[in-house]
Amino acid sequence: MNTNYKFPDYFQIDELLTDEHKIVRSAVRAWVDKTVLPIIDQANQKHEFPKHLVKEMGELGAFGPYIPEKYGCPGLDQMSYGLIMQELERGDSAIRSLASVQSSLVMYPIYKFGSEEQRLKFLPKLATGELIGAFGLTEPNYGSDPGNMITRISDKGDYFLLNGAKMWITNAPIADVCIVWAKDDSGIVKGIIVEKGMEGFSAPETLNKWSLRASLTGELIFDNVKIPKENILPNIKGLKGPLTCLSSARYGIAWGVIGAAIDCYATALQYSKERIQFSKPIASFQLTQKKLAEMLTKITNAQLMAWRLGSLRNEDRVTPAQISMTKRHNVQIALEVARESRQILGAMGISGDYPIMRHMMNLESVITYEGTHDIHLLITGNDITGISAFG
Ligand code: TGC
Ligand code: FAD
Repeated sequence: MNTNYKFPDYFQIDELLTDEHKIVRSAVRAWVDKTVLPIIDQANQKHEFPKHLVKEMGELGAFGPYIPEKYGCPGLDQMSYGLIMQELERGDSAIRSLASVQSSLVMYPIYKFGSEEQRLKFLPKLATGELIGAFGLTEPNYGSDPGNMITRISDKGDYFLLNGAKMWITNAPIADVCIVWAKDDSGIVKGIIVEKGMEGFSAPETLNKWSLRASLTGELIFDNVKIPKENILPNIKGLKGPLTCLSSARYGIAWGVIGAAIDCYATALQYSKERIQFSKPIASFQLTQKKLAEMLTKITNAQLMAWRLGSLRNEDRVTPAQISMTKRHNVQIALEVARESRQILGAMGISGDYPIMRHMMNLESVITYEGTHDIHLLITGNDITGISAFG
């Protein structure tokens, strides 16, 4: 299957990309067309994670794309990372989620905060997809407010003991390596590498989701799990650790959701030119044109914000607040585009024969995870007033 539409680029943002960016984007675009689009509707309908895609994504360079080649990764820049996320989420948010978690929430903390031994042990296998990762921050009673987490790690001399639970964790049921955030005996947040098979560690699946149905979600339960001392990330302490990882993942989402929005908009544009009512294509009605024009304006805004964020990130000048603003804006516009596109398709808009309803349902998770819509608004509010409205 090939995507049979022209990708919107109203402000010629392609001219701002390098040849390498376009080559990376084309490769992922072609892979999504060939491998994801033919199976994703059924995976979603059946609530099944398409595990066979993992190794292929490794071969594609979708895991840790910006981590150096020394660790078996592609060593690309941040713009390429963003473009990869955009193309994957055009396929489905679940596929982008898998890559976001693996890259920014598992490989990135090992690369940035880990020892050289930890990097060499885990990064090459995570890059190929031989190992799958998960990131445990959210707890049953602490979602937006992770600073109050109750999961604890206690020093027992030769080892640590980990107790507590994490909830709503992407990839949990199949994860080989989990980056878990817990407080130590002094109440300081530490990052821990928890490995599948450790005694006292279980990861049951969370079922009955109406969103991200092609992604696996689960809990991480720790009942006196013995953690070897070499499994602590040595170079980070405090909430800044998980939040730094979240900045990287939120950046990827800011790009990713543009892919979902493009898929919805382009599908609706094409449909509106073909669907005849009152003896005319519905695209000829002013109300349809208003919807399409507003959708393209929103996508263009999102593209410009993501591109600028990418260049600031490449120069290491981006602020977490800029990322929050872009994640919030771009997810919001993607949801609006999905809802308007669904209307343009009428009854067909709810059919699995088109991707729109699937994207719309997925985006209801994306607007909540990695910081809710309102939390990102308050981060912007804090940044511009200097006054925190949390708590
Ligand atoms: P606060 O006092 O503001 O900050 C604590 C320390 O962290 C620093 N910091 C950041 N550093 C890097 N990047 C960021 N984005 C940062 N935000 C804050 C801050 O400078 C401070 O450093 P230091 O050195 O002074 O200690 O902390 P707070 O407790 O007031 O919390 C603030 C708040 C609400 C913004 C934060 O906790 C938050 O972002 N809450 C939302 C939680 C969240 O996003 N959870 C996501 C869980 S993971 C997930 O959803 C994965 S989905 C995966 C998928 O499938 O794609
Ligand atoms: P709550 O924090 O309880 O918030 C509920 C509502 O209250 C929200 O509207 C929120 O905006 C609002 N609210 C909270 N505090 C304030 C305030 N101070 N002011 C105003 N409004 C406020 N987490 C992980 O750690 N790892 C993962 O891999 C992961 N994957 C996920 C996958 C899926 C499919 C989903 C749905 C979630 C995932 N999460 C993951 C969890 C996600 O990060 C949390 O759901 C999110 O941070 C919000 O937490 P909560 O659901 O507990 O909502």
